[in-house]
Amino acid sequence: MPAPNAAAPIQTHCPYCALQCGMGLRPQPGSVVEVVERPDFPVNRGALCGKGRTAPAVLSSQVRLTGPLVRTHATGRLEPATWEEALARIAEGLAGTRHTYGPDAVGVFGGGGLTNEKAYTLGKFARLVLGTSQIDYNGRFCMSSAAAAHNKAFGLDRGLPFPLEDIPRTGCVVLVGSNLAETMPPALRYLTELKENGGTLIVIDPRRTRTAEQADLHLAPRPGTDLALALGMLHLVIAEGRTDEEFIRERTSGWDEARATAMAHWPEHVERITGVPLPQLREAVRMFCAPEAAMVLTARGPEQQSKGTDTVGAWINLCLATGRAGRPLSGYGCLTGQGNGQGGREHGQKADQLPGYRKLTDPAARAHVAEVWGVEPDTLPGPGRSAYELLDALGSEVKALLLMGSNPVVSAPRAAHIEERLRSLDFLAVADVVLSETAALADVVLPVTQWAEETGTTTSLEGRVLLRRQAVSPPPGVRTDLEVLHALAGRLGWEKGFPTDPEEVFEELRRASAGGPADYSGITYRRIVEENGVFWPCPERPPHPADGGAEVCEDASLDVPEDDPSGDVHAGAGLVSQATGPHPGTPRLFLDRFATDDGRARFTAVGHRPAAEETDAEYPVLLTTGRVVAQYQSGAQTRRVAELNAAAPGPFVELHPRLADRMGVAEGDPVAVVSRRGRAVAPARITGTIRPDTVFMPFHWPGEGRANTLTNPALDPTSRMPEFKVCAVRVEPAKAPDQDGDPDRDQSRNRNRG
Ligand SMILES: Nc1nc2c(c(=O)[nH]1)N[C@H]1C(S)=C(S)[C@@H](COP(=O)(O)OP(=O)(O)OC[C@H]3O[C@@H](n4cnc5c(=O)[nH]c(N)nc54)[C@H](O)[C@@H]3O)O[C@H]1N2
Ligand SMILES: Nc1nc2c(c(=O)[nH]1)N[C@H]1C(S)=C(S)[C@@H](COP(=O)(O)OP(=O)(O)OC[C@H]3O[C@@H](n4cnc5c(=O)[nH]c(N)nc54)[C@H](O)[C@@H]3O)O[C@H]1N2
Ligand code: SF4
Ligand SMILES: [Mo]
Repeated sequence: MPAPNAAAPIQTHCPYCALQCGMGLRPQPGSVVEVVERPDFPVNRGALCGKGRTAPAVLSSQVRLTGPLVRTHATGRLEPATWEEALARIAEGLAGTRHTYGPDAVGVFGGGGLTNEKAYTLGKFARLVLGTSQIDYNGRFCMSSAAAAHNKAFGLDRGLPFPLEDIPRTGCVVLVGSNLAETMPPALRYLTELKENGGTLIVIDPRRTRTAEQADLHLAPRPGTDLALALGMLHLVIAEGRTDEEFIRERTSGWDEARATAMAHWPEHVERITGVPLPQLREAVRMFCAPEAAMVLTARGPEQQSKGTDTVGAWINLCLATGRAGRPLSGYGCLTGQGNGQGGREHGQKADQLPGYRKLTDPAARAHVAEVWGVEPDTLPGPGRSAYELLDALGSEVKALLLMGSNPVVSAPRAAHIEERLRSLDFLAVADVVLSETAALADVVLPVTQWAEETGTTTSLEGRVLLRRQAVSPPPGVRTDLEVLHALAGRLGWEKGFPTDPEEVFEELRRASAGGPADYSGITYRRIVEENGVFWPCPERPPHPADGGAEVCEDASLDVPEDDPSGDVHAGAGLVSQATGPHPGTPRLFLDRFATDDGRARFTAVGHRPAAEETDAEYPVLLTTGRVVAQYQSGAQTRRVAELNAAAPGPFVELHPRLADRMGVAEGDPVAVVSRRGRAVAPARITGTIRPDTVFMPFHWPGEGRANTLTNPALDPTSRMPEFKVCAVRVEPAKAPDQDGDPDRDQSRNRNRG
């Protein structure tokens, strides 16, 4: 007999990373939901990692915010308040600052985890209601270097120009600085299938990660030297006559300069810079060039560097020189990170951008968006500061901040300084689902709904627009981000223009994006559901032969029979005629032409340069940072889930046995890592899988083990991405906690760490 709750689950997606795994949610009594598999969604076919599986734990009122908090003058502490009081205080804080210091003294900080509707509304709120140019978001810390390189080379930035389902069918994948096995576990299947099909996998990572263990070839360069590595490979490609001259001639520009810079990077020199032995470099070139098709995929390893844009450019050069771009089963792609890392960078919460991935400095773009918003183009402010520069300006030029969807106290580089900047603000308002370390500093904290309690779209790392659907009612004291922005806009004189219904916002976003690079105008909630997601660009008009480059995805929901001369697309249950029906969406980009003015991909002439900070006698070791499978980002959400904490209870310093020996440190001993920014302490995790000249720390925790106390905010000149992946440190044994004279306390702390 079926259980009473055996109703069909609500089909939705995970709240966390950019893979946006499909999952079913089955409501249970008491606003709780059970996660069930959703095998029909092609990307993960039912598989979930532990974070996705346990996501409902954060819905519990035990760990989340259930009512607004306002810092009282009397106690100086955050105390429960009504929504009326909280909203009035924010309106007063933002309007007062604007009145005294001007609109650019008010800042807004968003997040790549926000749905498209929220990101769009936040950008509109900043530019119209606050009139400020000072808005940016945490995606600047994530994929901005790859985005900049994409735009330069291809004239368009979509993380992956092809669906994941293409990966198993190519000949070789070079995975640069991605630890997919821990950061997107269900996606590992694509690499396993690649190998089963006879393809090869090269992983480039200073650590032999779980992902690197799957590789046919693992190169372990010194952190911060990927640019030299890519140039060395291109040098060998040229020297060994492996370039694709026809492709270079027909479909690219700028080769002569790029060729010359690569030729200046001798492989022997590259070996010295990177520490990767020359025979391995040669083997990598052979593996990459042998098959007919190949791909390069980068993630945060090579991107989170002060030369991330050039580094990605160098990998793109390698693809272009060998004809491995803009062709079936070949190309360069970036694995976007956050749940809406892709959509979050398209609809206007970025400092230089308007919806549809339009440029804020482009008069035509301003005119188009201003018309949708019903304002004069002149009223739209210009570009503002990038994320780190905005945070760094808090308390000086920027006096008040509204923050939604980020926890910079843990995740920003040089975090102690940023924490101090946040404290120096005249006014800070934070909307969050939990009392994050950043929310704890706020003057007003607003409790907002979470993924299972609201509806909205996200755009996955494939560029596939997806619908997350509400499955349960939120607790009574909690509102959606859209309701928050609507209420604040109303109080600041904008009764209209900030709807609370996500579909109404999406309909406006469609119009605002129409004709822009990221064109969503042909996408509707209904199509997303019927077609298991729609790939942008998807203009609202019948497709035309000139749409070349758009090829239809071959998953179950978007199936084009190869011999079907009508070109009909089987979309979901219905049959949509390509000749007359809606645009099918664009799973594969650039097959006929690149999105540049002349249709050619552009080489960039880049040369190696060292990291912003190199080792010296005082700071002789390199620190790199990243993730572990069981925690997500600043940990604000996942540190509140018992099962995940049991699996990953606290920070650690990963170091090589030789370095540990030299320091006289044993497994689990507290180790101090000291950089020019500060000092962090965490237990040693000794392993031969890391380079002896490098230590690694995950960045998910606040407090004394906070990795970002150490990191270097040196910015990439183009993308303004900070150098999270390399800085110089000194490592030394720290005083053991039990020498503090309070063994009980320390033991209980150790127990908490599992
Ligand atoms: N479990 C978990 N999954 C996540 C997230 C999370 O926080 N936790 N966050 C999501 C988000 S927003 C993102 S951006 C993605 C990130 O996904 P990834 O990029 O896969 O994650 P990271 O661990 O930051 O970095 C990947 C690898 O880069 C290596 N690396 C360090 N320095 C260098 C270098 O100089 N060169 C090269 N080639 N490699 C280097 C590190 O050793 C690490 O193994 O993950 C998403 N998924
Ligand atoms: N050292 C080091 N630092 C890094 C990185 C690294 O590799 N090394 N990686 C960087 C990268 S790639 C990223 S993406 C950043 C991420 O770092 P953060 O920007 O801090 O990201 P999260 O921890 O996901 O923070 C999201 C916050 O918003 C809340 N939240 C979640 N959903 C919503 C919502 O819908 N509305 C609202 N209002 N709030 C919500 C969460 O509870 C959480 O407090 O960290 C960067 N920092
Ligand atoms: S891989 Fe990413 S999207 Fe999939 S379940 Fe895990 S966190 Fe969620
Ligand atoms: Mo990210």
